[in-house]
Amino acid sequence: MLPVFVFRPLWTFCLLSLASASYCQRVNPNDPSWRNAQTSHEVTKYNGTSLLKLCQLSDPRRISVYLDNILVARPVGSDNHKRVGMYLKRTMEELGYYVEIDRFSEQTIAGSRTFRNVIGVLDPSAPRWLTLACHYDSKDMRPEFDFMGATDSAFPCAVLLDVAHSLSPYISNRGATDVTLQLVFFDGEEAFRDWTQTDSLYGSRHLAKLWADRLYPPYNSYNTREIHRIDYLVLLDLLGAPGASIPNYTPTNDPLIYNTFWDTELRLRQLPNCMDTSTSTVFTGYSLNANVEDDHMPFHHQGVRIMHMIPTPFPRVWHTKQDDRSALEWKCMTNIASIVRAFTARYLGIRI
Ligand code: 1BN
Ligand code: ZN
Repeated sequence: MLPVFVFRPLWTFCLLSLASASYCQRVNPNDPSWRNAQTSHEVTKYNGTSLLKLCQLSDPRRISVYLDNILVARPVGSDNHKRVGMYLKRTMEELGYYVEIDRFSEQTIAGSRTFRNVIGVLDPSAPRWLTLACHYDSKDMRPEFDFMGATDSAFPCAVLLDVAHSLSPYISNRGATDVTLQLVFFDGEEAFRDWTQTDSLYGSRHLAKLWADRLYPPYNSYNTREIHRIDYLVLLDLLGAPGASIPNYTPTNDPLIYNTFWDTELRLRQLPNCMDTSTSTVFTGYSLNANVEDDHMPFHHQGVRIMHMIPTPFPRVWHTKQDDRSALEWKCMTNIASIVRAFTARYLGIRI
């Protein structure tokens, strides 16, 4: 199996004065202080003008095109599944992302299956990642593949591509040069039969272990690993249907990051012509002392800080064949895309 990431020590170019000024300001990843910056990182507090510009990057047609390409029944092992994986790879490459496929085969309750996590990163020489994630497989509910999984998780995947597309012209002009945007499309989230520890989360369990096992930078003596590069893992799931409310899942969520999402939504709602405010807020601000098992858990168990964006209650169409395009509502979709885009820009200190 190919390694997921090849370390490209671009910072070494600085010594030879070949790289741009922003790269030259970058921390040397062989100096372990890059990890200290993860806990002291401050998100940007934009004024209304910048937030409005971020909001105006919304384009419903763009999300619709992404959705058209993802919203097919795509259970693991199907032709559609492979096609959607390749589409995610191609789309990120066209946006200038370095894309790697973490491909592996595993014996499952339904027989041997091949899985492919699709991982894209912009500016791979940056030591730290803000990781946005979703799963792209759809649950195999047979009669002959009629489960589309619009909220679960075609729309969340479309949001990730939309954020990547809308921010790609601005990311090179960011304050936080040591942290970059990473998109992870997990495979095999769904159980083939009933959800158990072994029949579920195939892709995320594999990737968390791979990154926990691999030193970053290679041969370093501080024992820092690829998985430590993640500042936060933001996992989107079951989104796009009307009335979603996302509490703060206190056993797994990081309170700081939840509050930043909540604050971002409240600020966007105060702007003219930005959010559709006929619906109540997505982030409720309520704490819920419970977890939902999902792709973030293998990373949480490795100590990664988490933001789980999944509504409680689940959409009423959850795991029914009504979870198709008709389950999605435009105003909720654009609101969510605007919040995730503005949050990402704030975190990366994008100048706009
Ligand atoms: C989310 C979407 N999940 C499955 N499809 C995770 C889940 C696990 C939901 C256990 C409920 C119970
Ligand atoms: Zn599901």
